[in-house]
Amino acid sequence: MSFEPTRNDLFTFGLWTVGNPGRDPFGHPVREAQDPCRIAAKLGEIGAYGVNLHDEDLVPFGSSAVERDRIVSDFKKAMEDAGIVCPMATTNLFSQPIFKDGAFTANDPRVRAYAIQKTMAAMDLGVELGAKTYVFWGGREGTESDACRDPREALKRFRGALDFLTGYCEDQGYDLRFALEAKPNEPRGDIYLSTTGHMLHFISTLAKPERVGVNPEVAHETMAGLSFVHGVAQAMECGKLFHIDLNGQRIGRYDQDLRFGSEDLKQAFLLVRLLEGTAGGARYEGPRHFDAHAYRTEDDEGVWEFARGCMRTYNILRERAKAFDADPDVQEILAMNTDADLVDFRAGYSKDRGAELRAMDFDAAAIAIKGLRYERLDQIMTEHMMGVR
Ligand code: DIG
Ligand code: MN
Ligand code: MN
Repeated sequence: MSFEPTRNDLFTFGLWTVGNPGRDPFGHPVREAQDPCRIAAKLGEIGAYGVNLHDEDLVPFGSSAVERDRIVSDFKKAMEDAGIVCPMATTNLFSQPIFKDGAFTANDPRVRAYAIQKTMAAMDLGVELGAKTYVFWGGREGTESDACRDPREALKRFRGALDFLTGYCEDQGYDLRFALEAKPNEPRGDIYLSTTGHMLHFISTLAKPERVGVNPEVAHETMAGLSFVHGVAQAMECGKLFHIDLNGQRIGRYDQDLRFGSEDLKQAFLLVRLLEGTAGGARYEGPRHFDAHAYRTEDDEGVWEFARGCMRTYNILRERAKAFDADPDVQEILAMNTDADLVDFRAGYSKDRGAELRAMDFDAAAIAIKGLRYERLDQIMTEHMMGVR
């Protein structure tokens, strides 16, 4: 069986991921900066479907309009030659010093206005490149000292920016869906809207919630000590999984953005099982974006080994998940634990259903002694993951 990626796998990488020069808070870059057109060509070579970008990943900050147009024209040709597309774009609202106190939520109204203006221009760029999803990661939207502003005011500012920008997209006729990406901290001491769950509620308070979903990232939910699979499942269940950032992460660490599957392989397996719908649920149909980068130890060849590894691991786990859910022993155990409700609670309360339920007798002790065989189930899953079933 081949695990080689094809365009149909919808694997994407950001310019900032495979283009990461290996800088970290304690060290200088270890790799040369890469030309975006070369990245596009290499991604096409290794079987990726697309390339994502922040505005400044492609068009250096402060470029003139003429330079911007030339860069964009060259990049569009590079994508075309490589046979790849640009499914997602986003704005860098976190690198420039002006955003040191946030962008949309900053206390200085000039900063807030500038951030929205910069995002409008970045949206124009994304649409010109064919993007259909626009990600908002509020890396600087947070605090070190919460004496600086009422968090409720920060939420109002963030909401105002998003509502203004959905209005801009509608006015421009842009076919863009917004995907909000949560992170609990780093680079700020605390970042507002810290998990996907926070984002899902926040979306319900927006003027155009139907245009807005989430972009959960493995590392970010893991940093918060949460189950990434549960967060993604909740987003899928309410139709809000508009994009996803895949990578590897160990709990209790800074945002490592490691190769997909390189740390918690069991959670990676369960995530791929969920996304691919091998257990029978709805499948995620969007891009599989690896928001990750190679170890700082790697040279250029190591970077592309990293990228191949992300895609190959995903494809191997997809085949393992298919085999697991096709395993008769698994199906037998799941079948004994998936009976329908005794009363149709999902139809809501009615006097009849209430009376029906109140008339039931339950032998709690007899029910409690039932063995569920989850040890056997999990062992079988582990053996599928280890490739011995
Ligand atoms: C970090 O996890 C963020 C930024 O890299 C970017 O804004 C977003 C896009 O996936 N992820
Ligand atoms: Mn991250
Ligand atoms: Mn991300």
